[in-house]
Amino acid sequence: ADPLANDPLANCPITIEDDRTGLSVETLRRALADHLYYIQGKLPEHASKNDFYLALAFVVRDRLMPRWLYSKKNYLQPDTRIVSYLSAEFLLGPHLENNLINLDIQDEVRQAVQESNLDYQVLIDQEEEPGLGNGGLGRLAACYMDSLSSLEIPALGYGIRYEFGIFDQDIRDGWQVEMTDKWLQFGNPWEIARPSFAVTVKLGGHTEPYVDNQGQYKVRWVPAQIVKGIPYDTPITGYKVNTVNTLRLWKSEAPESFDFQVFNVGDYYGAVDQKIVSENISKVLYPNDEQVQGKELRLMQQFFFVSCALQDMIRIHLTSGRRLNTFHEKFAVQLNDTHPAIGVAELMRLLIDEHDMAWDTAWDVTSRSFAFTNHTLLPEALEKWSVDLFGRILPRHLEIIYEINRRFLDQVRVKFMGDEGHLERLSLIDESGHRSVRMANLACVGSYSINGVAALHTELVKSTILKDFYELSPEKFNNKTNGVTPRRWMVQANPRLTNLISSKIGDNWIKHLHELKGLEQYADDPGFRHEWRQIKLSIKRDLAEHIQRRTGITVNPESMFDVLVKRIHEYKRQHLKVLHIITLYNRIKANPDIDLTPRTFIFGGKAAPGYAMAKLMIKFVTSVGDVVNNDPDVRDRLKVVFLPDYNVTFGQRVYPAAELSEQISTAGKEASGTGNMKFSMNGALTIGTLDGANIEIREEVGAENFFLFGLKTPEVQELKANGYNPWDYYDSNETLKAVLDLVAHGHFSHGDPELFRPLLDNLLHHDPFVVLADYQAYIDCQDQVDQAYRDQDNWTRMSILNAARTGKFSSDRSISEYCEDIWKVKPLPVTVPIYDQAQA
Ligand code: T68
Repeated sequence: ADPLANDPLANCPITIEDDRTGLSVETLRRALADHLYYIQGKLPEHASKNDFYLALAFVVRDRLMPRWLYSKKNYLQPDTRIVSYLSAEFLLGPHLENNLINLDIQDEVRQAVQESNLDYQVLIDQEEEPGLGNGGLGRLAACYMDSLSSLEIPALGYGIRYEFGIFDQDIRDGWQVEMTDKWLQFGNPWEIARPSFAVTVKLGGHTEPYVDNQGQYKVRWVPAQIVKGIPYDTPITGYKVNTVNTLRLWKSEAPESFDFQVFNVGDYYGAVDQKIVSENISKVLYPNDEQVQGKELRLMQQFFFVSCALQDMIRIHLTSGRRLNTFHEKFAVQLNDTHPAIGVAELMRLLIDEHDMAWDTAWDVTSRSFAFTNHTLLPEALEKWSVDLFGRILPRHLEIIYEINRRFLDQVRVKFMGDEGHLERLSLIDESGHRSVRMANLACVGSYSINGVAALHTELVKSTILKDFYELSPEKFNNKTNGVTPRRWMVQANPRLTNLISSKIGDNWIKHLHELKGLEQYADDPGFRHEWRQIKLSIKRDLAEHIQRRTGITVNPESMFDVLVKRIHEYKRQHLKVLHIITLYNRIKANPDIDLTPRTFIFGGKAAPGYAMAKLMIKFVTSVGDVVNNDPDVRDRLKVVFLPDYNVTFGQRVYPAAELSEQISTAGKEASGTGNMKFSMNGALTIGTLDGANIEIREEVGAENFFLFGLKTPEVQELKANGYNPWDYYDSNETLKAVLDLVAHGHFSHGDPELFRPLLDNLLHHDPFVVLADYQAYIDCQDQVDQAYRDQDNWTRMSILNAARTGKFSSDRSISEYCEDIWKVKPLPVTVPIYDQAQA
């Protein structure tokens, strides 16, 4: 029985002025001391910064606990519909300050900390961020969890509790060096293990038919191995509401009784090997974005967390007193890309093999439960598993997938009579060459909704990678343009701008971002512009100081802060930005007295450890930086900074300080982008291509407040179809030629012509992302940016208008659309008895 079925607080009332819930400064101060003493077991004079941080985190956790418990209780009400967000990644970022903001206790806590003679910022900075994601996809999941709670939607996030998240990046001699992310080493106060809800997950082995005691023909999966999944819960607070949803992350362990006693009698070392395999499943996040490796352990990870999640949902459903044939009424299960797509086959298996449901009923339930979000158009990111490997790990699922496919293709045959091409492309099995399972096809067949993440992206999904599915079931397809949470990306990251905005239009905008529109009326107000500019400058000064500390590079806070932060990838074209920098450098060398707008170029981002070209692109940035930053002719008018270890925490520093946001991907390649939204909200102007959500940002902020350049998607397609030859651009453009020749001659590599040869060869002979074709347009557009920056008054005006018009890009808007169009779920406010009594 679930203990939450009974009111845990019924017979032990907690009062507001209790040490665990009270909010007076005095109570908070006492609670901090109490936690340090009794939980950390430290006297103040022996406590480390981390001890104080942990004590404070527990003080805050106590204060969200009643809301969390009653939110959980809500899940179990028979008619509560729950959003279940399945994602291999949740890139949360630090919790402490976010929770202070959401609980609206920042001022009280700040004061209590001060009165305890501690430094608030030092404690906040102590938190090690949980980097359980690669980039946009993982961060989107985190923003969506925030909005689900803030909108009071009952929701569960399910994922993996990686022991090591995305690697820490160091830069040595200009190259990326990866280090293990030991985020758990000093303890994680935000998680609670729930071993009583552990589940078991099977792997490997074979299947066999049998007849059950009702005389039914069934299939039994005899696994080679069993692992245990232990859930760890993290509270996800909503902004100024009682809802605190749960992020449930699974850790894999060896079930000792199984390995040691039943299967491996006498084989002690064999059993230890199995234990290691089991524990390895949740050991480390795969650091590849937009690229698949096809590793066995990755498939195990995907299956592991999805199986744990579905078993957990089934338990919740049955506990809430309902039958399994209504599972789809209880849960709306969102697949965050294809990483959890195995869930379609696993839910079928659980219903049929373990809960005796008939195939047709099980398929009806399954295909009404799942909805699928696609995040990429890059062919190398489409997940496929060789049938051999798949069958070795998941023999029963392979059979189920074959059967889903057989029935599906029968329907396809009726629709596209005699058209073998359609059948081949729609099949869940790729039969060309080495046979493989296509996870996107499985996700499409098993889902009632398929969405892209920006308007252009959804159109391209329909017309390219999922074209056949679109023709088959157009009604399943819809767009949900991404969004980001204004709580973290404005209130938390940019308190100064937040206060200025709220002083003019009140603070409703934090929940209703469209209300930022109210700022438009101040865009021409000289006083307001002045304040706006002063805030930007003060934030730039702070960042300059940070840059100095981290890299030793001195930058001028009065120069334009031109920022490119995101994962390093050829399609994102960080090298195009470097070509611009070298172009400016050449202008200075040709004419040292040239009048040019001083700029600080700030780069940040991690490269996948196995992606040699991306790593070389980092070296390219740092090497060009070394030369430009130290050339006396430059006279500090240009500075190039690569900030190591770009992560959520650093993002919170850099977005507010940016003046120019670089969104320069090849048109048609960036599904949406979300950094672009964070910049714009914080008043940066964008220079960008017509790609992903840039298009929608430009529509919202106005073409006159956006620097557009470059080929459009159909132009890129056409160029490539007609045999793109990058060499022609090199040959016919003197400036471009000078830039590339300088690199080729080793000017940025101490005379070594070999260092950047792979990069140059690629650009000159292949250039898959049409860098050279967009070069001149980019340079011309940057020259316009330079001119615009000289008119600070007008620049500030454009900056204000950008922020004022980004209402659409709140993740609250995205999540409301998911709720309405896909999940069919409504807010369910949470009542917390002790707070209600207090209000009464
Ligand atoms: C990103 N995708 C898109 N993938 O690139 C970006 N991939 O345009 C979009 O805004 C964002 O998703 C949110 O929709 C990713 O971040 C990955 O990180 C990834 C990770 C593993 C495997 C494949």
